[in-house]
Amino acid sequence: MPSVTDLIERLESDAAAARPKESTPDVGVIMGSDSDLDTMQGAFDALDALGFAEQTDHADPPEGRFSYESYVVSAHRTPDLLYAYAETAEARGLDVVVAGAGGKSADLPNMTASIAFPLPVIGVPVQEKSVDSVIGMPTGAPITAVDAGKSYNAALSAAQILAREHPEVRERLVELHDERREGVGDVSAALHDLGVAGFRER
Ligand code: RP5
Repeated sequence: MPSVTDLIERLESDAAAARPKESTPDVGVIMGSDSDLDTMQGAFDALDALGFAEQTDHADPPEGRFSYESYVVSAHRTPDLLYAYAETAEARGLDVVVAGAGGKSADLPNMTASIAFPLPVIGVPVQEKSVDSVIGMPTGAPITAVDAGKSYNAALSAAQILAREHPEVRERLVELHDERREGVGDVSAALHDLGVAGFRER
């Protein structure tokens, strides 16, 4: 397996390759630990639902125009990897980063936002106790953030940013929104028409 130093070199070399935007990931999803993966799964679910593919090799894009990548980047255990990820993000073709971290000192999202500026970063506090440290940025150093655990919404927000430039992403967002609306109609009618007991048994 590659070492942290190898990963840093990989990021720098991908940035230097200056590949066309169509072949690089559009959304970067990073998290402070693989123990965050279950919470961050919502981001992947949303991106999958929107038709994004996962890109696992920067030099070998998947089918389809839109893709995302994922890495574990620990602000405290690998600050050099954090710096390299954030500093190369724009040159590697990313348009937006979703960054999740837990604990009381959840520094990955806000440090990524500081270093990657002006690239937008959407922070996901992995736990309730992480909220203050994710949203607490000083004036002039912005981050957008969602509520604790709401990684699905973070990915939707990332797609909203992309949708300003890409009508296909906008269209898919509207479709997904409509599907969610119809889902409420389905359960509402089922609850009423089957009754509570019947609804629970269906
Ligand atoms: C944070 O510390 C991570 O984002 C994670 O939520 C938390 C605990 O990490 P592990 O000790 O499980 O690796 O940096």
